[in-house]
Amino acid sequence: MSDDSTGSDDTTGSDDTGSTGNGDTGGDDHTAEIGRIEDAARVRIAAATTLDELRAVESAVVGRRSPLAELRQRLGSLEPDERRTVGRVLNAAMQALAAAANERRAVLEAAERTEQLLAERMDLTEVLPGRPAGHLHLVTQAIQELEDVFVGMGFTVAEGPEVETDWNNFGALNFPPGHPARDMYDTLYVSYGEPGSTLLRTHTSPVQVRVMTGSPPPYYAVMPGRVFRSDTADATHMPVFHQIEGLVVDHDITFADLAGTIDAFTKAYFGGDFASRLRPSYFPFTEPSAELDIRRPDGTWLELGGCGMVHPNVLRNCDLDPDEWQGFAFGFGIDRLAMSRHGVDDLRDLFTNDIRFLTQF
Ligand code: 2NL
Repeated sequence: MSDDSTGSDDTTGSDDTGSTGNGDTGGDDHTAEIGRIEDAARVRIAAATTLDELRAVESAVVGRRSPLAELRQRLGSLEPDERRTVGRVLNAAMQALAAAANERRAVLEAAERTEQLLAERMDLTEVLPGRPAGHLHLVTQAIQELEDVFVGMGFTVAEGPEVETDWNNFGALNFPPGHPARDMYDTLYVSYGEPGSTLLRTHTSPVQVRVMTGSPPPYYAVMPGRVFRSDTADATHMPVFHQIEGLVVDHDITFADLAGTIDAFTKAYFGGDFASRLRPSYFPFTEPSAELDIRRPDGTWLELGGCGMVHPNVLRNCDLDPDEWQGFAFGFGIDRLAMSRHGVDDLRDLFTNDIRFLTQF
């Protein structure tokens, strides 16, 4: 409390008014006193270095038991004129001090926040000792490497939705309704529209249908992506896996262009000591069709996928005239490719996301 100072000043003030009867003189005294108190308070506010300190100072200089508040309580004993004058000065001083405290608080809050941010800062780009840096998943790496090779050969990359129509996934690709070839695909249907009309794409071929119906030929495009089949997971099957398909449609495209493209890809992606071979096969959307294998340097063969000349019905379904345009298509599994490349023997390891597995690649 400030009884010592205000008490004596108050006494002086009372004496002044009492002795002279002149309210102005007492008002001047009080005004000067308020000025002194305000100046001292400003110094204390400016000297506060923490928010806690500022809170204490604020309570001491403008709080209910502050010298100015106590002075206000004694206003009642002054002459009405003097009371008005001193009251105005007093209120102005209180307001000015409250404003000064608010300004100081803003400065201290900003400083404390900066300090906190600096203290809690984490450099997420830093590789901590003993911890691995993050990297792309094995399958993503394979997709990007495949895209690089095909882009280098003049292909573009096309993408499409994972939820497809029955027409884009089967109908346009020369699978008539009820055709037994549909049974080769354990299709997952989506409850949307007519039953059986909407599905999770079983291959990336619907993207090729979208390419062929989206703009006029020629097309030189590859379509990587996620595909779905109702399969129980084991070492060689997953209900979700990845494919890349390629499509070429132009004038005068022959089976020799297909074989040459596959062999050029094999050597560019795997290396000059790998070779490719085509074996007769069947797909509804190609005629003739072939299985596609690659020979590793140790002489062993890896079944990669399939390919063939685009079936005339598929071209017609996409409003292309088979007498004017010919093409070939191919498709293979990306997961199997990544597994063979890195010596992974269980497909499930690619999708379990066990950090001990993933950090090896
Ligand atoms: C495989 C075999 C293949 C195609 C995919 C295709 C697409 C259209 C027209 C003609 Cl729109 N063909 N794609 C052709 C032959 C084989 O994939 O084993 N994939 C994993």
